[in-house]
Formats: sequence, C-alpha cells, structure tokens
Amino acid sequence: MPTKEQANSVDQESRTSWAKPPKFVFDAALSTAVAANDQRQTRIPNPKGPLTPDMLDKMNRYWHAANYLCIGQIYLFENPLLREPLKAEQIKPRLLGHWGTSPGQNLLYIHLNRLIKEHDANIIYIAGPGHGGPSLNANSYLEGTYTEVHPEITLDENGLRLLFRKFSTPGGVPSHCGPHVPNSMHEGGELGYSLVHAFGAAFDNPDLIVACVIGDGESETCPLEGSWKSVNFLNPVRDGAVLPILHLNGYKISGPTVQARTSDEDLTALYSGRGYKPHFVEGDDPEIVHQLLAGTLDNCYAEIRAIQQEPRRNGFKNQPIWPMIVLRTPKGWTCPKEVDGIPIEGTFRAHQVPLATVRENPEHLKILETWMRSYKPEELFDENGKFIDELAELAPADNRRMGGNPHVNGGRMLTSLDLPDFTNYALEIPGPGQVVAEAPRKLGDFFRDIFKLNPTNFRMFCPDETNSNRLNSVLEATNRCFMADTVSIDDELSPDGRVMEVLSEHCCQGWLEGYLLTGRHGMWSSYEAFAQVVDSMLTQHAKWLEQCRDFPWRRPLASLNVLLTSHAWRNDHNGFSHQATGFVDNALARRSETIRVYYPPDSNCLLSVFDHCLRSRNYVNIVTCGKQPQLQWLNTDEALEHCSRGASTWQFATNDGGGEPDVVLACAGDVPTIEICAASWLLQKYVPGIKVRVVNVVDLSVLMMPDDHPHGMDNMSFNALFTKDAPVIFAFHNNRWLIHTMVHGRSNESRFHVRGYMDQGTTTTPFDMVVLNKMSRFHLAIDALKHVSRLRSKVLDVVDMFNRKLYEHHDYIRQHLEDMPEIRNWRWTADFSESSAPPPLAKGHPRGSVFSDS
Ligand SMILES: Cc1ncc(C[n+]2csc(CCOP(=O)(O)OP(=O)(O)O)c2C)c(N)n1
Ligand SMILES: [Mg+2]
Repeated sequence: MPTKEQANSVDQESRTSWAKPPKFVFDAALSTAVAANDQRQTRIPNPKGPLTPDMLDKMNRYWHAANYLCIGQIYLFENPLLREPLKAEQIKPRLLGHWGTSPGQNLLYIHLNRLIKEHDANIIYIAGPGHGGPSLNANSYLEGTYTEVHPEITLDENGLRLLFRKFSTPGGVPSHCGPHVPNSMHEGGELGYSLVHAFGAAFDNPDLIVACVIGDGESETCPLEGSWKSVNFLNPVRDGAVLPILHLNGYKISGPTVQARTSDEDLTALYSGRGYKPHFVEGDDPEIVHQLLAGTLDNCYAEIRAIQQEPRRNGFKNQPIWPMIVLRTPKGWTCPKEVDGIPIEGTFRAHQVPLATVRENPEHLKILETWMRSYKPEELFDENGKFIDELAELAPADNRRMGGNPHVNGGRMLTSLDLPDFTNYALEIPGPGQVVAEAPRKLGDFFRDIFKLNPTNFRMFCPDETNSNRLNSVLEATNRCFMADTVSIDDELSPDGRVMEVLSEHCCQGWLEGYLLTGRHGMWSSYEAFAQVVDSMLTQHAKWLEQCRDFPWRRPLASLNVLLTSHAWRNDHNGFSHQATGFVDNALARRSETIRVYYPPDSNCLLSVFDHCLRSRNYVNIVTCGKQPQLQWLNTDEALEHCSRGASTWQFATNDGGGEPDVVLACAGDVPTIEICAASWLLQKYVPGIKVRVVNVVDLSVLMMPDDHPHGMDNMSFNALFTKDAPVIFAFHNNRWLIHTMVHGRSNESRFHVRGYMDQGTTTTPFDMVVLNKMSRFHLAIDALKHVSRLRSKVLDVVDMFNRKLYEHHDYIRQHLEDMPEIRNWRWTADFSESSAPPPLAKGHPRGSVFSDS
C-alpha cells in the first residue's frame, strides 16, 4: 500500500508533463484553428499505451457513436441516422439539453467498460454533472440496458428516432440522469452530492468500485468540497472503493472553474493532503487521450486492488492513499471549433446547445449536419439502425453492464432488516404523566441490537451527537468509525465501527442516501435546527423516490429515516441559534406524498414509530422527539395502538364521557403534549363542569385530506376525533401555519386555533420557551376558555389567575434562574390535587444521566 510520501513522489516523468499550465483551457478560446472534426479523427499518431491499434480504433468509434447519440437527442425530431439531407423541420422546435459535459463522460464510460471487461470488475458510474443525461441515455442504449427497461426504444432506426424525440420533450424523459436511466442512482441536477453518494454506495460493498465523475464546476460547491474527507471513513477491508474522476473541462455554465485554472502541482498538493494520489490525464487529441486514460485506469485499478489486498490478508494497519484521476479535456469536445467566428469547442459556449438557431439559420443547419456526419453514423449503425456488433461487443455483459449492475437499482439488493421485537425495550411506566425519562435511551438499546443482528447492512450517521442524543447504547455493539490514527484517550473509535460520526450534515445525509440507494438500511440523527442545512438535499432525495414510482423496474428502497432529538423547545443551554423547526416545514411543503412526519410524545411511542419506519419502503421519515427528561405517557400496548392510528383521544386526560366536549385540546410533539395535558389538568381543576377532550397526533399527515396524503383521514374519522364544530386548541411543535394548511377544508376549519413555535428563543428555562412562544399551558387554557362561550362569563377569575401565573413565572425565573416548582414538579394526577415532589425517574431508566445536558 503506498504511503503519503510515496504518493507525493509519484512518477517524476509524468509529473513534469503535468507541470505545464493546462493547455487547451487557454488555447481553445484564443484558437483560430478551423480543423474539421474528421481531419482530427484521421490524425492517429499511434501513441504508446495499453490499447492495441484495433482496440483504440474500436473504442474511438464507440465514443463517436455515443457522441452522435447525445447530439441526436438534443437536436433531432426525425431522420435519426441522417439517411437523407437534414431539413429544418427535422430539428426539434425547442432545443434542450447539455452537450458540454457529454463527450467527456462518454469517454469515461467507454473506458470503464473496457476496465470492467478486462478484469470482470464490479464497477458503477456516478455522473456528478447529472445534466449529462444524454450521455447516460446514450451509453445505456448502446450497452442494451436502456431498451430492457424501455422496450419501446428498440435497437433499430425507429428506436433511435424515439430515443431522440423523447429526450427533454413532453411525455418523454427529463434531461438529467434521473431514475428513468438504468445506469444512474444519482440525478445530479443539484450539483455537489456525487462524491458523498459514491462513498455511501461503497460502504459495506467490498467488491464494488464506484467511479465518480465530478464536474469542475460541481467541485466548487461546499458539499463536494466537504465530501473528500469521506476517505477517512472508508475501510479497505470491509468497504469497496471510490475512484473520483475530477473532470476539468475548464468551465461551468459561463465562467472558468477554479480548479481548471489551478496548476497540476497545486492540485497534487491539495489532493495529496486530502489522502488521495492524483493521476493526471490531459489532452485534446483523442488517440493520445485514449491511451493515457486506458493506462491510467489500469494503474488505478491495480492500486485499488493492492490497497485492498494487503489489509484483507493481514488486517487493517493505517489509512491508505487512494487513487483519483484528474482529467483535462475540452468542454464540448469534438463539436465545431467555431461558429460565426466565435470559439465554441473547449469554451463555456459548449455547455448546453452549441448551435441554438438551427431551424431558423440554414448555415447553422449545415454546420450541425456536417458535425453529426463527422462521426460517420452510417458506419456505426447497420442498415436497420442497430449498433454494429463489432462495437456493441465492447460493452460488458448482463449485470456487469453499468446499467445492469444491481447496486444501481438498490432495491434488487435489499433484504429486510432482522428486527428485534421493539416491545422488549419498553419503558415501564406506572401510569400516564407520572415519571420522567429521556425518550431516545431505549431507542438506543433497540438500535444496539439491530446492529448486532444486522452486521453488514445497517448504519447510523450522525454529526457527532450519538452520545448527546442519548443513543449511546449502540456503542456497546459497535464503535464510531475512523480510519486515521487514534490516541489512547480516544473513546469507542475504530476502523470497523459502524456508527458514522462526522461533523457535516451534508455527509450524514449524503452517505445515508448513497447507502440506501444501493439497497441497505439506516438512519441519521441531528439537531433539529441544523438538519435544515440539508433541506435541499432531502428534497432532492424525495424527488428521486417519487420519480421512481413511474418505473416499476426500480425496486423499492428502504426509507430514509431522520431523527431530530435535540429540538427547538429544549435547547435551553444552547439558545437561539439552536432553535428552529423549519426542517419539517420545508419537507412537507415540498414533497408531502413521500414524506412521513412523526411526533412520538414519549419513549414507547418513539420505539413503535421507529419499528414502523425501519420496515417501511420508499419514504423519507422524519421523527421528532426530544432527548431531555420528559414526562412519559403510554405503555407499549397503548403506544402501539396509538401510533398505528396516527392520532387518538387520550382518555386519561379527557372528561367528555364519550359525548360532545366543550373544547378539543390537540397536540403534536412531546413538549406540546405536556402543555396540552397540563392545560387539560388546569381546566378540569379550576373550571368545574367543563368538558375537554385531549387528542394526540403522532403521524401528522393524518390531518391531511386523503386526496392530499395517503395517510389522510376521511372526514368521518376526522370528525369523530375532532368533532364537527367544537373549538380545537392545537399545540404544535412547529410553526402553526402548517396545521392551518393541513386542516383546510375540514368541517368548520376556522375553529382550529393553533399555537406553535414562533421563532422566539434564547438561553432560558424549558417553561420559558413555551411562554415566549405563547404555547404554555396557561396560554392554551386561556385560549380554550375564550372559545367556550357557555362558560365565558363564569371563568373571568380563572383567566385572571392564569394570566397572573405568567407574570409570576416571568419574575420567578429571573430571581431563581429555574422554573417555578409547580411547573418543574408537575405531573398528571386524576384527582387534580397539586403535588410538590418532582416526578420520579421511570423504572429501569439510568440514574444520573437524566440531568446531564450536553
Ligand atoms: C447546486 C447547483 N447550483 C447551480 C446549478 C446550475 N448549474 C447547472 S450546470 C452548472 C455548471 C456545472 O459545471 P460543471 O460541474 O463543470 O459541469 P460540466 O457541464 O462542465 O461538466 C451549473 C452552475 C446546479 N445545477 N446546482
Ligand atoms: Mg466543467
């Protein structure tokens, strides 16, 4: 295995050749070269390299075929093989798609095909610049997998016509590497996630190599910059390999890229420092680049296998230096060098459609036709329009094709988790609201045993908070993963740990996505506020899952589970920066159908919810439940029933005797549940004769209409729970608009009065948080009384007393720096007599941890 020093001193001869400034990046824009494409193609200097002249020629022609198909997809409506002179009406009316990235990606795909065939290697391909959709469509078509999943795209002229027509057109396929294309597990539209997905795919797949093409524009994004450190978590014994291929084609949409204008020396220093050994391939002469790339891929493959072999035989010793490739080729390579005197090839102008007015401009039509004919389609496809066998056989066969590899359609690899019975982890509680516990502790025990039962297909990801989030029992079964050197005071850290802690929400979310997309299971936990860092990534994953529904051959994947335990209401010690509830708001607003949002109110409900989430498929499950000591409500049987219903009446806190209540007190979230139960208690204690009903909502989507969400309650069930017209005071974990939106259209919707998080926070007491956001038990009880008209005149003194309590609270916490005893020590009692002793710990709950507050 090469050391860092060896990596830095690689191959001096080739090093000097990289040391010059990147040639074409500067030349192309200034170039007045007019050499036609076919001229360039006949200039074969027979450079040295592993390819025989015959192989080189075939690979070059295969590359031409893929390039031709990319241009055809962007431009052609009819006449796919140019069997007649190209006419304006055969050009699509709207030209959509990206040429610039395609020739580089085609080149890489074909060379990876060679590597796979040569070594019977298990390789998948990730297109960072996913706008290179034409390239993956073309290559999966040429290898046959596209037709297998889209049988109407036949391997003949008519199939080609349809392939072209359907690209980026209504009723067709989108322009990116979406789920429609069988060799993709990464849409790549929102740039930045290719490398993190690649590592997620490689974890626990010892045989797999993930070739990950990274655009030089993409490499400027923060998530991509932050993904290189994934190599510090890749274990050469149990994991596969990632081969990053940084494609420096010089430009993003309209400007140069930082790395393309960085010297090879500096890139070497940068990536060596990150734990990689860069191999440089550069050029604009296809034959030379073919040989260089083939040789470089051979070397990288040999290095990967050597890196893996040693520790697999003799045990892991230290973090290896993994190979990577830096490929400098022109953007839009092989398109016209200039149009109307303006340079195109090798410039940002090749990014999308190099010739944009072909229908209108006969000269441009001619240039397009000349360009397309330069690939000699008549020699690539036979008289029926089928790709000629001589070239088609360069692709690997069956599951070795990158579109046929089951890892890319992860559901094909998925096996169900072996789950222990979650009721074995029940928290024993003497009755509702009597004892306190930290809800995630028992969940940690559950996960610990899931790790034991599923040693190779379950992982937890977390930005360094497993302990803080009270999930630390998992560390009894496994360690936290770390490849770099450790020191004696490090705790529960090892290269074979399965808890993936990295202080990057992007890495947690992205690794988990890659892990799930390749057919495994997992979850990640986060501070609620900082989960918002990956709002957009989560939305993209949900979009992917939704689009997969259109393609039944995409087999179901395990759901992506997110646990938010350090939540807004109880970040008293961190304050305002840590208090935000927007993650769920964003997810539900964007993609309600795929998203499931759960608010388990206590430990046993949390277990029941997670048991369900780990069995579910194709969803994003967001579970919010605090880690701080909170009152516990339901035993396991009750929890199971309650969670299965999604929402139900809590009889212990209800006194309507099954009849019509004066007011419904509803809640979703652990803190809102406490406040609503306390409000019910206050009302029953101080307002004789009032009839209240407490409804707890665990699965938020039940509030939606069945047309809007599969979990949505029909009106009859909804009215049975919330009545038809009683006022509903709703305490909600998040922003109140979400509930108002969800109950829109329900009977007498204006009776819903919601209180929730209003973005008021600071470092203060737990109860002050609910006061600041006007969701305290007193606010809720006053609201209830305001809306019960039959009692309004009789309760003025009570309302006055509740208001006074809020003033008392204000003064008390400033004087004593903690909540009033009647708040701190409150527990549910059916006789409504006050208690001053603090609620005891739940049986079996670890003593001493309950007040720890990291
Ligand atoms: C996060 C994000 N920001 C902006 C864009 C818009 N965008 C689409 S393509 C592109 C340029 C990409 O350049 P590069 O990664 O070099 O890919 P190339 O086409 O050159 O292969 C940009 C900025 C995007 N898709 N995603
Ligand atoms: Mg680029």
